[in-house]
Amino acid sequence: MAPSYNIDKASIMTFISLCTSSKALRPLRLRLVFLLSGVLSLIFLNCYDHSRVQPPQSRILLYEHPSLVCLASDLQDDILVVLRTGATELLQKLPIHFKTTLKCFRDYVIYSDMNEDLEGHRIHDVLSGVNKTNKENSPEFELYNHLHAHGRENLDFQTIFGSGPSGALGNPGWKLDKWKFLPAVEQALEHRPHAKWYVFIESDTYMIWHNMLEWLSKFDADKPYYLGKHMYISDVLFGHGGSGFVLSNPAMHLVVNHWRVNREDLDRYTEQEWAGDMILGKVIKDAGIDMFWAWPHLQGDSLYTIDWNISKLDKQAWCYAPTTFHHMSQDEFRLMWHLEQAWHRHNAGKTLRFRDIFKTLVRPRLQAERGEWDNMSAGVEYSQELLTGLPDQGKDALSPVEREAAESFEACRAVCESKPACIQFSYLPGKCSTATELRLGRAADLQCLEYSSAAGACISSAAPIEDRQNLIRSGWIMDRIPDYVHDMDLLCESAAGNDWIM
Ligand SMILES: *[C@@H]1O[C@H](CO)[C@@H](O)[C@H](O)[C@H]1NC(C)=O
Ligand SMILES: *[C@@H]1O[C@H](CO)[C@@H](O)[C@H](O)[C@H]1NC(C)=O
Ligand SMILES: CC(=O)N[C@H]1CO[C@H](CO)[C@@H](O)[C@@H]1O
Repeated sequence: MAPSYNIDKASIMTFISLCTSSKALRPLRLRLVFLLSGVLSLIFLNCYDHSRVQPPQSRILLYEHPSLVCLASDLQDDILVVLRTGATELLQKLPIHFKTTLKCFRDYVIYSDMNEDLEGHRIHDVLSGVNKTNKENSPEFELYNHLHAHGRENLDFQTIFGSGPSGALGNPGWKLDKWKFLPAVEQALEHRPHAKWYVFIESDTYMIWHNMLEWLSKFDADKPYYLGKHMYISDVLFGHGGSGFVLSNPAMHLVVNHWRVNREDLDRYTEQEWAGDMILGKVIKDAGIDMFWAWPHLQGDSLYTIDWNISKLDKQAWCYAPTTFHHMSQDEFRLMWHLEQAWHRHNAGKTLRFRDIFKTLVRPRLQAERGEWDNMSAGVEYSQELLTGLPDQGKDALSPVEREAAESFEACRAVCESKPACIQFSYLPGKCSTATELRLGRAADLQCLEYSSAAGACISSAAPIEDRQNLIRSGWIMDRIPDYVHDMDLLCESAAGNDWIM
């Protein structure tokens, strides 16, 4: 017998108390309307289809609005989400958060380099307490001082993004970002001293709230925890900032104490280093906490760029549930958000795993030919240029399909089809790229300048596209997709493949 909703008085009361304790700044009357329609949708769902709605009993679906589904959990009010951003990027990057994921987070705080309000959300200058000497002497604070004297005025594109393709690394916003990590930990703890968990994300991190709730509920929050996506700079292991990382309350205390005692040394260390997530990781380690290896729950790739057959640390992402994605563009935010909402409407309470995302969101978008699309095929490349450079011997060793691969989109597909492991390809006149990894890729007229969220942005190329024929086209070998999915699913047949890493 499938469990179903019990619309008794108790659960309606729980439901009402969940809604009324919401921190959302909405007029009371509106909230009541949402509340009423929420109760109605619950009753409606309950009466309508028992077999489809099968949440685990501990969960209640929270309908704040008929068009919004947020999954509730015992833990939801014990988490503070800390969103770190910067004044040079937030106008562009924050609004999508307000329209999507932030609607479900119960408590969050936004840290930046300047106090301001945006669309009714308070944004805090997390750097206000930094030592004056550093603010005056460290070159990174030029931007900060400019912002505080003149706001965003007179910051031109060059100032914001730096120049050249690797401009982001020279980006003043990104350089300043390293100073924010330790103060963010201290201020988050002051802001919410008794939260059980503090989840740190960036402006291009997409957090899957219900998966985060489910995952964190598996840990003992009374112990010091630092959950991170592993990364090394020289020999320092740390949790990568853009993938998001999580600290438990005891861990926050240990870090803040360590920071307060060693502040001058740590300021000097921050001056010398360049990555704030690494600086924090070192401090956490020195405070006595080892990082918990949280890949693939914490994810460094985005929806468009992830190789769906990615495995690390002997784990196959496909079988697990993501709690974050990184480098998420606004389009990807929208896609994921709509997927999450639809998923909960139809599979209430069911964990959304990588393979579910692939099947519901990626697979329907794969086509034999997709124009103006770069599928990031980065395997074997065939181009007229390479061919011309080959000695005769090399040319003779190629099959006719290989020799002709760069001549047309169809010839490029043919060479991919001739290799049993090839699953996708992309074509530009004169150049054919093939790949054995399956990626969704992104629209070809997007030009991305990014390294870390605080640095960059994905901007549409400003130049008009004169010749659409010259834009990259992509294709997938459609009749190989079913086998791909089948083989991937086989990997998850062991129980371990469906677990949470804890
Ligand atoms: C600020 O940094 C300077 C140089 O490291 C140090 O001498 C000074 O004591 C610091 N000020 C405070 C308030 O910590
Ligand atoms: C996934 O990758 C592994 C190697 O990393 C490969 O052996 C396997 O065939 C791939 N699976 C699919 C379905 O492509
Ligand atoms: C034909 C072509 O340009 N293919 C591209 C596919 O995507 C990868 C990664 O983005 C590029 O390196 C290839 O050049």
